[in-house]
Amino acid sequence: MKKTIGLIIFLSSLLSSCGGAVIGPTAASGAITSTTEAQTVKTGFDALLARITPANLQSPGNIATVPGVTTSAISPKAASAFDACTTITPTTAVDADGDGVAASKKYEYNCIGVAEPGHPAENRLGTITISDDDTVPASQGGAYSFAYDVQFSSSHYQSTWEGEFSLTRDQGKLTYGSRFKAFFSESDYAGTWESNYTYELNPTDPASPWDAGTAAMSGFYRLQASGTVSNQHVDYDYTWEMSSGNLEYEQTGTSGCVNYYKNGYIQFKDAGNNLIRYEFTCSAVSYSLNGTAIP
Ligand SMILES: [Ca+2]
Repeated sequence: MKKTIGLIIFLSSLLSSCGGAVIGPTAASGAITSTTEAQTVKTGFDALLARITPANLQSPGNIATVPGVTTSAISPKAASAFDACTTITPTTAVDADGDGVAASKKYEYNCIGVAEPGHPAENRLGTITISDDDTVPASQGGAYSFAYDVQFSSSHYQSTWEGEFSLTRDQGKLTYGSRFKAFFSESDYAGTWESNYTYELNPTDPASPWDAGTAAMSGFYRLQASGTVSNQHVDYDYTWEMSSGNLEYEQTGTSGCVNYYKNGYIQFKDAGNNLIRYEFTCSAVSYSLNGTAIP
């Protein structure tokens, strides 16, 4: 079961993403009934929030998570057993702003029964498309987007990823948007992760947007699972409304409160008005469920 847990965390962490079409929940649904359930879903929130930090968004390479996929303009293809069944367009990357991120890159998979060394044979079909706004380097808040329409399967599991995430820039303000849906199933477990949210950064210094500023998060995040995890039966389907208040970030500076949010909160509310809240004070974070502290 350790492998399943790892995949769950891996896939849920992907949902740090997406901005586009029709995928993604638009309302809260479901309601937890216990602190145990709150702690289960909080694991998914932890993975999400760890991923969409200003430090991670700075580099699109922190977002692309499919083995063998890279945003790099310098090494356009990571060696993989899937190379022979993968078409990358264009074959020679363009990088006008010199930030190392290819201006565009499309991976098309037509892979049946391919095995990396030490791994079972896998099927991989579909496309992943990456693009970089080559007018502003990533270090200064350049924009980028990822689009997924890809299916993975083997004799023991199947998974689909659909949707987009993007970072856009309007004057100094940066907006990260995520509309994404991932599904995973194996013999005794199935889960869905779905996102539809925006995450805005208003930098103190637009020339160094990742260093410090204010942030705001809003939207929806769905966690669904049924089956067996760590010998425990699970069966839930919740969509949480995400919001934040007074959020300030500082990655570099002299306040002594660097490396995380130094002020404010992020919270998740289900359709029963149960509230899981992350409260940030200097470099520390505390958690509560309906106003009562939880680990
Ligand atoms: Ca570039």
